[in-house]
Amino acid sequence: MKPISVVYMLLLAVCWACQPTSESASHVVSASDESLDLSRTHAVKNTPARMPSGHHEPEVAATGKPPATEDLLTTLPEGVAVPEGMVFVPGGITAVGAEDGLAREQPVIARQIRGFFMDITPVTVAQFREFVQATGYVTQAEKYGDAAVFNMETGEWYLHKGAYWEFPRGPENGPAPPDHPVTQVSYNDALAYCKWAGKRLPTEAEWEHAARNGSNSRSKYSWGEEIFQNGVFKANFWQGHFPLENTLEDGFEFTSPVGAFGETPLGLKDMSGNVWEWCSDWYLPYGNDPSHFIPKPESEKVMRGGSFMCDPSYCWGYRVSGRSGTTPETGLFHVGFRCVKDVE
Ligand SMILES: [Ca+2]
Repeated sequence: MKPISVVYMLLLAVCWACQPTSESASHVVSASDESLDLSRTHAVKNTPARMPSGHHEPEVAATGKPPATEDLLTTLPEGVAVPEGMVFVPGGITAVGAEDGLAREQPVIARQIRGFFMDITPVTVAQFREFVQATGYVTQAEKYGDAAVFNMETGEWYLHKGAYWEFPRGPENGPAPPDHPVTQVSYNDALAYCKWAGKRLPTEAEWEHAARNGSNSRSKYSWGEEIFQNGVFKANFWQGHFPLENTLEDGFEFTSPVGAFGETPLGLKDMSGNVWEWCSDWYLPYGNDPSHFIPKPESEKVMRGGSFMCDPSYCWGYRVSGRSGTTPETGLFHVGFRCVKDVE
């Protein structure tokens, strides 16, 4: 394969995280299937284990009887404290997806979600450093020796040698600020962090339920319909035309300090933009029963929330229903995570 073809295929593979919303979207999505032989999993010996795809919220049939609300923890039980840095997301029934959204956000299916705690912001570089120093953990990007970075000048993805969580765009571009979301962490790295912290990654339905304020709010964003309100940007995203023009009106070309944008009614921040966030589910079309899904090496994990790379003409991932996916060993410079915790 010619070098230019390799670059193009890699672009298609990892740019799934910023798919266009135009007619060309379906072309890009289907073309990305051809690029799966570039997936990281083909470079490692241990393919994903054949295991069930984990916890899933039950669907709520349209004609079914809703569950008893006390089972869903619609309020925080008396005497239970909210862990530091987290908020309580009340349980309830949320219609996941959007009737007017992209094909991958449909069909809309109601799910019942038990109340849980969620980190207010994505995990920061400083927090991840604490984990690494305590455990000696080595991320997958460090083991590979490179990680995916987007070249803003050429509009292409490439594997940047030496890029990892401390230097998301490589050592020559300086360290990641401690109060920014940690990036270049794979799904597996994120999982390891959450486990160390006594937490877990959110399911996709939990993430959307939280973004819909635990109340099935149907607005485009957690706070309403507009991302620019009263002269203020509510998220760190891409202004201009992706990928070659970024007017930086929100003040940030790459990541921004966590919590700087978009506080939601529940008190969560950065639920739109800044970095995509890993969820625990495999990235599957809605409407399929995931309980029997057997992951393949090219199977992807869900990411939510959009990033500083998204603009409305090409990617609208920072809407509450926006979703994307990447293989679980992949590190990207616009992907991070936050953890959740069960109410015991
Ligand atoms: Ca920005």
